[in-house]
Amino acid sequence: MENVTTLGEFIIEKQQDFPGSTGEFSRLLSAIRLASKIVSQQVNKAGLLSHILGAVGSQNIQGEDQQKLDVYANNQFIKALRARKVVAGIASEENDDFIPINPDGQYIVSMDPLDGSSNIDVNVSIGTIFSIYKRVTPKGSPVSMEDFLQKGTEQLAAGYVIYGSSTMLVYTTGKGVNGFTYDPGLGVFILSHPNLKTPEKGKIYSINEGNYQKSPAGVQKYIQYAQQIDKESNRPYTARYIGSLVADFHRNLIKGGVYMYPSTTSAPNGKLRLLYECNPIAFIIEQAGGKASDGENRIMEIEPNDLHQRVPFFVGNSDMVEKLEGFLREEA
Ligand code: P6P
Repeated sequence: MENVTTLGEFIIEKQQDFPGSTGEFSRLLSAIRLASKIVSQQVNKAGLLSHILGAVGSQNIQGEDQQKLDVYANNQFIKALRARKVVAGIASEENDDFIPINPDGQYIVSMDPLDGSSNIDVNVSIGTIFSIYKRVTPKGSPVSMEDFLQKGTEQLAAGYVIYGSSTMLVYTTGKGVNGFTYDPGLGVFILSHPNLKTPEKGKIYSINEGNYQKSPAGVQKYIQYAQQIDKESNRPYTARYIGSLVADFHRNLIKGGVYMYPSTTSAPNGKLRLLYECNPIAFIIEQAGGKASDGENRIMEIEPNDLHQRVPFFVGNSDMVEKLEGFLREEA
């Protein structure tokens, strides 16, 4: 296979960018790589498992208890990260409190192990989202909340795995965004989208329009703007909304667009979580040339105050996000 770079080779190559590095960070990324492969295999059998081999709560063909896939994914990522001994603690969408792992570890991971899992039964793409920080408390001490409540600007790395028509792992360490497509036959992720940049102009807007009446006036104004006929500015835009953040974001990253989950009258702080959904996605879009805001502030500048804190989330092409921020300011 000429000119093929596997994720493993890429991780080692990039480690050389950090002279004197101990390889611990590379081992952390490799743990995520391993867990992604394991989860991908199970997700791709999901339909089979739930409809033929026993749904949740029953025994599967191996006689094992059939776990909900998001619990299964959570366990696989925790197991893989724990085995590498480089992680001090993990915060997960599946766990109310953070999980202390190894006091001698120097990294912490915040993750949504299987976002959009309600879409599994209808075969819609879902994803894992992760964010990696250096701990701020001394190595050797037990990990504490302040290690997790760091601003998004402190992220060392962030990424997502999308389990779709193919499984892809897309991540950044602050030196651009790279996408790897999984070849299940070979069991390797192959570099398929080097140095990913989101297109300058986008014409896709993604929002649950069922929330239109419950959304802020500035968001309503943006939706009307997107639907106006104006050839010069390439409008009307195209509405695309899958209801699975990783799938909606990944499509917009590649094709150009804006994803919106605003505050609504029923969800005053929005729905998406700052630590393990918005910050990692924000890191990626900024590295790919776009923008992520809560409608007013840069997502990665928000000072977290809770592991599961929700924020309004607008992410995508800079000019589309800025247009939306303008409407929100006008209508505030
Ligand atoms: P709604 C999935 O539950 C999720 O967290 C994201 O993946 C997705 O973008 C959003 O919620 C969908 O929410 O309210 O439109 O169904």
